[in-house]
Formats: sequence, C-alpha cells, structure tokens
Amino acid sequence: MTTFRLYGEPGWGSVIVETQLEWYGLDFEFQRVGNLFESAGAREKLETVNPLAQIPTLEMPGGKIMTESAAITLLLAEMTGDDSLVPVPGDAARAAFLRWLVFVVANVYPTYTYADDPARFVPVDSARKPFEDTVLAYARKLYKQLEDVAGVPWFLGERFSALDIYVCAMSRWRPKRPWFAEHAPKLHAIAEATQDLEKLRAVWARNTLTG
Ligand SMILES: N[C@@H](CCC(=O)N[C@@H](CS)C(=O)NCC(=O)O)C(=O)O
Repeated sequence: MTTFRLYGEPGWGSVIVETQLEWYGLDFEFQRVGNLFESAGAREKLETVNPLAQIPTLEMPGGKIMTESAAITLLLAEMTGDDSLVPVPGDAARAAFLRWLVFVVANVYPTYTYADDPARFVPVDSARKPFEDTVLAYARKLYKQLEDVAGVPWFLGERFSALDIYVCAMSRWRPKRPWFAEHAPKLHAIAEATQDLEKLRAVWARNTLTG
C-alpha cells in the first residue's frame, strides 16, 4: 500500500480523519466497513485490522495500522510538517489544544460508545433506556463545559484547528445541531463555519447525516 487506506462509514467517526487527509492533500482510499452495530460480519471483518472494531482505522502507507482519532490527528500533523490543524510545541495555543483534544476523545467520545448500543453494556433490558438517557445528559454537560471555554470564531479563538473538525463531526450525532444552536451557540457556529469551509465542503457533503 503506497497511500493511506481509511476504514470508515459516511458520517461516522472516520470523517474526523477523512477531513484531515483532504485538508493536507494526502492520497487515500476509503474502504467502507458497513454498519458495525447491525452487522456481526462487518465487526468481524474490521476486527482483523483493529481488534476494537472501531472507526476511524487508518492503514498507513507501508501497511502499519493506526487507530484512535487523536493519535492520528497528531501523527498526520507531524508527518506533513503542517501546523494548520495542530499547534506545534511552543505555540501559545498548544496547551489548550492538547487539553481539549484529549477531553473530547476521553470524555465526550465514550458517551457515543455507551449510548450507541446500550445493550452491549447493560444486560437488563428495562435499564437500557434510563442508561441511555443518563449518558446523553452527561454528554450535554460535557458539551456545556466545552461551550464555556470555546473561543470565537474557532474553538481556539482566531486559530482554526482539528478541534473545530471534531465539533463539526460530533455535533451531527447527538444531541444534534438544533440542541447546539440553543444551548451551545459558540460550538454551533464553529460547526456551521467548519462545514462551510471551501477546502472541506466536498468531504462533509459525502458524509451527510441528518441533524
Ligand atoms: N477513541 C476512538 C473512538 C472511535 C469510535 O468510537 N468510533 C465509533 C464510530 S463513530 C465506532 O467505531 N463505534 C463502534 C464501536 O464502538 O463498537 C477514536 O477517537 O478514534
């Protein structure tokens, strides 16, 4: 493999990496994995490259597998030597970038993991809906914390970064854009502006999700 191969599904977490590959102008092949929640076969197939069966999963030129969107975000910036999505060491925005990048993947992303298919984590059927509601309430709390620290026009203020891409992708999932418009207007504006960037418009368009 001489180019990247991104395992993903339109609109799912792979879009966080697909946007970055496009942004940097890197050649890649997109390999659809299928619905990981509805198809045991899709999970089994992906498990052969990523035992956690999650996307984004990225095969690097040369064949090594990378997972974890935050690690991929840092690595692509390093590989390209381009600091337009990731503030470099010494940049005044670096600490905030690292803090909130890890916050998003360590705290916010798991709320999707747990609520996407509560049956995986909650064996008692009647407890699943309350669990899902509790996880969603927790997600809203996390998003309000992000709203409190978000800058204008971008998460880090004047400077665009990969954090804006996360906000754009994730605000299409839950609790969805109308909630953000009402309760997290700065994050909502970041999401809309990121979706509208000339450089990324096509990639968002082929990753449509409602909301
Ligand atoms: N920590 C991972 C989370 C990735 C993730 O949860 N992706 C979702 C799709 S948006 C997924 O593959 N879910 C399937 C599963 O968790 O089984 C990352 O940041 O890349």
